[in-house]
Amino acid sequence: MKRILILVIALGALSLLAYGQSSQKAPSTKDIVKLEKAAINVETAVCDMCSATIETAAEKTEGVKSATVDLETKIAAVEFDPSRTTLAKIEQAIANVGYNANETVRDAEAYKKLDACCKLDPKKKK
Ligand SMILES: [Cu+2]
Repeated sequence: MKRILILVIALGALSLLAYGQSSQKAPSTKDIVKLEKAAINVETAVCDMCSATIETAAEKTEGVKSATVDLETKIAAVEFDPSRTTLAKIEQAIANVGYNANETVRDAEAYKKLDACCKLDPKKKK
């Protein structure tokens, strides 16, 4: 009885091991373009217009597949092809249209040109 139990446990461990290996197999042709996901802090975004401006700027950057701003969390979720662009380039594209992106500081001239509603910077109120 004890031997059967040991056998069952051994088999279970083996199948777990096999499962672990199969889930790590080489990428298929579908995954040739491996997109990377990143969350960019866009703390100075305040309204839907800000979101649209940021999303457009990010998506216009070569290699960026999508960009979605969440105003609640002030996070821009971006999906990009790391072989064609970098997170720094996307941050710069956002900064160029007037918004801070992570540690990249917004372009002052672009910020001045933003609509009044987009300048309700929560950091400035305090
Ligand atoms: Cu705005």
